[in-house]
Amino acid sequence: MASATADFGIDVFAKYKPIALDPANPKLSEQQKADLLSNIAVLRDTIVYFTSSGAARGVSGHTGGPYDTIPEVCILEAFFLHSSEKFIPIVYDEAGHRVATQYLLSALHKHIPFEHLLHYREANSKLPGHPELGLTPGVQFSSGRLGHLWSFVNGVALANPDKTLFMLGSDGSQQEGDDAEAARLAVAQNLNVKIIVDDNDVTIAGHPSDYMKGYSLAQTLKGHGLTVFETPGEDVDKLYASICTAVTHNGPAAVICKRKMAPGIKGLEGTTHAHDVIPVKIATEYLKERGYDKAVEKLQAITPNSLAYLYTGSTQEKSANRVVFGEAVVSVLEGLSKEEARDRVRVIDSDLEGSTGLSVIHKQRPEVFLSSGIMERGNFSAAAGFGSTKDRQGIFSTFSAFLEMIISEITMARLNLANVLCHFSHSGVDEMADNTCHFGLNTYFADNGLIDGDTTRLYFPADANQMRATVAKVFWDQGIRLVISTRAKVPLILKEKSEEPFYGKGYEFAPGKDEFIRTGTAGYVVTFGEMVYRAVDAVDRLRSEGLDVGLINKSTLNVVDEEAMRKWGSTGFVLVLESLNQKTGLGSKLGTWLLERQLTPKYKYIGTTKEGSGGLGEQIFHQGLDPQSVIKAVRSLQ
Ligand SMILES: Cc1ncc(C[n+]2csc(CCOP(=O)(O)OP(=O)(O)O)c2C)c(N)n1
Repeated sequence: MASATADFGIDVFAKYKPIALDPANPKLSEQQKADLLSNIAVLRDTIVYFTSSGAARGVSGHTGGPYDTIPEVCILEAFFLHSSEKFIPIVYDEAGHRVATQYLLSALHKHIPFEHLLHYREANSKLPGHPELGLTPGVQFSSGRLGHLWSFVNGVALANPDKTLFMLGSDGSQQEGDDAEAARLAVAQNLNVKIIVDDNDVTIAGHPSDYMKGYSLAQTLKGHGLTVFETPGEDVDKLYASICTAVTHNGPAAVICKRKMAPGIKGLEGTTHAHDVIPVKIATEYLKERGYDKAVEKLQAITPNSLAYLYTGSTQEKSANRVVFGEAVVSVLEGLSKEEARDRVRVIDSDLEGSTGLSVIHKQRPEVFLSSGIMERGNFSAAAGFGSTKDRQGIFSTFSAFLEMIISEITMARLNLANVLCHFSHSGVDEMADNTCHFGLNTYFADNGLIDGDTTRLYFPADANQMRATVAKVFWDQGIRLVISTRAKVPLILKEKSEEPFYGKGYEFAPGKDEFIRTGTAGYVVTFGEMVYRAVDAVDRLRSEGLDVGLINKSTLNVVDEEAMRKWGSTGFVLVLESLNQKTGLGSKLGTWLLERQLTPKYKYIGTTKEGSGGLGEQIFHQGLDPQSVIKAVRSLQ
């Protein structure tokens, strides 16, 4: 009878041999070694195959990390088969972007069909960019924010003192301060936690050996008191022996696997590109070379999904505001000599320069740029310290999701009167295939200063022109300023019934001012950021249907514009539209601001309310924040 994977493209069930290995015996027999190597090969091929479907579909993803750690995963699977009673049989992984490993295990353990893996990261497939407990059958934990998981695993170990636990680690995740805290707890409590770290010297923006000179993972973990084994990750005899010795050691231990990233994948091995999803072309060559013609055929048949919604009131062309931020900083710096710029400005990156738009500053003004590790708290505070005199500015940037990590640092920076210009990209949910753990929802958490004299400002420009004007205007202001952008591109906002940009020539950004994108008498939609162009489409359609509804761009999120509010708040209704957390966003505050002023329009607010659907633009529709939903919400207020 044909196996259940006969048609998948790689007949995994025919090739993979469930083998049992006893960690008490650190030496592999010839047969065991051959079986292990064969399992490693077929699972690595499978990772290449199904992650490349993410590239083919245009939803990106990660290949190199999960590919790297397959030898460790195969060994752990063999231990679990041999003596499951001794272990918590979960392959915890602190590097959540290596989620392909969890989906592969889920298929291997028959929770999902292998065929389904070819929907990796597709909207509504339940295979999002990071593991989410309760969403994907077979997935046993949530992960994705680097640095959080080791401490959690320590807690599971405390609850299961008679079991041994494993966590796959990465040289990126280990840079987070939480890992140091977790190491100390594991050592002090002598927890039977075994950390197996893929030390491939690659993160997103570079090689730790380049940007963090002097840092040694092994020395660090030894310094915390862990027993550490260093091993070449691609020598299966040595890797196996090291993991066995770590398991039989009483107490916490780390195995550091040295390898080049994506070993054996031509064109990717050892490069930072291997961190991301494998391009279809390279995957095709790889699979062809291994004789997987059917897999190649299936891969070639995958095309990107398109969401062809035609927006009115904005341009067809879109720009990436997260990139425009970096360009706008470069423009401000044009007025400064190299020496003055270096003296007055310091940009501290947290391994995301390509994603958060800082690369252009790195390239054009290297004298102000500092490449640092995945250490948001430390990097933010260093930026604050640099900007702690009146004429200096620290610049900090990361994804909006990780703003939650630095709330207390923001408080302390404020108390030290620091000047930090922060760029939080990847706000909200738009095009966030990385899904729920990467949603940037709680931006208002940063607005936690005391009203008396607080200069903290949250700015969320609606388009590229407004982004440029905002950075130019607020760059040298004092205090903490957040400039926010999305992963998705945004079009230019147009004036009503015109092809002229709303934020065109001569526009100057006025902090704290609400902008009337459309004026109306019946009621108003109040919004900001990437929701403005969607709201324009909805409002213009409502206006063409005879409803005189207006639209406000509240690009300064945390300041009441008294004059403007009196105008739009005196109409019949107000709908707040945002992709921030509906519980903590603008809508949760604006009602109070209105009531305080005895303004009582009919009121409704819609924001992000649900865990993600995976995929790209689908996320907006999934949350009910698309123009059609906005129209419905407005109609409900009439
Ligand atoms: C707290 C946090 N900061 C930043 C990121 C974004 N991020 C995802 S993976 C990654 C680099 C990871 O490097 P590593 O863990 O060594 O993985 P590898 O490149 O080997 O796959 C970064 C910065 C994140 N997920 N969590």
